Amino acid sequence: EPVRILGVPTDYGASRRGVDMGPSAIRYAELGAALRAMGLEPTDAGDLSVPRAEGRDPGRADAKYLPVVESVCTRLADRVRETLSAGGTPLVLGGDHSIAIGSLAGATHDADVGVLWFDAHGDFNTPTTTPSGNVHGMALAAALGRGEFGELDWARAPGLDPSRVALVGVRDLDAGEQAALRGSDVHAYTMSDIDDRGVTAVVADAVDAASGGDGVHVSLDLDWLEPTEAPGVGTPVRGGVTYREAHAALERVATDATVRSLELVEVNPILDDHNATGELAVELAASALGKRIL
Ligand code: DIR
Ligand code: MN
Ligand code: MN
Ligand code: MN
Repeated sequence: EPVRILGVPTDYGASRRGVDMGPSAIRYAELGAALRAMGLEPTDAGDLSVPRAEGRDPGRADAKYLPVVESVCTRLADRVRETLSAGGTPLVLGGDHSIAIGSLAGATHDADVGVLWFDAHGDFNTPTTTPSGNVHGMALAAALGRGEFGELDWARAPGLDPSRVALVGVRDLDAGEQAALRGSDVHAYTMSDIDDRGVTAVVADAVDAASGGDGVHVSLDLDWLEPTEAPGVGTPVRGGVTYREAHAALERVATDATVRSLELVEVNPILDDHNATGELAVELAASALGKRIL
């Protein structure tokens, strides 16, 4: 189960430029050394090639740059699938959250996979409900084949069961995605749930919901954290989890879940404070992959 690092330097799914530099920032924060210090032997498969964004036409307003997102996600899905079938653990570095469409298409190939989605947002819009047209706000809906994504074979993750998907720490939903989430079997735990019950109890429930198959895919949007902890993200939302809550959550994931694949998304070095968010991404990846203090 060696960890294989796959970089996806793309920002076509987001409104602000810069998350395409996320893979560099996370590597520069010594991801490889952090994993080796835990006794893992990570390999780095480099970055997918992504066309330059400057001067490109976004195309349709309700799903901007969708053909480029398709191209990136289709290639990422192949890499994730190959890594898993070789017995490896994919560690995908974004890039904006649209890449989760590719990660999930690859992770669910011939496998029964649950999902833990740590995010301030629901990423549950479709082209019909999106207020922005940004695909990163539709990634989870796309993988579940909701709305027109149901007809897009590259987007719909085969066999992904909404009742085995858990959103943790949501605090910013658009009206349309709120209605869609209420009407779906996806488990959504808000920041209020974390306030009331504590992060470890909430994560234990989320892990229970996602478990039972071949393991879980962990999708960590760094805007899940309080923006003072993670300033380098495109869409910060006040009221996120603290540094310590984030570690407690991912340590719990490591002990209670079978982590089959992991992705770290939305790190934006242009907006960051001396790579604090890149460094945080490295620390949280180590926790999710089983780092122990003693
Ligand atoms: C918003 C923002 N709900 C949208 N979504 C973000 O554009 O659909 N997701 N930032 O990470
Ligand atoms: Mn997201
Ligand atoms: Mn988000
Ligand atoms: Mn359930």
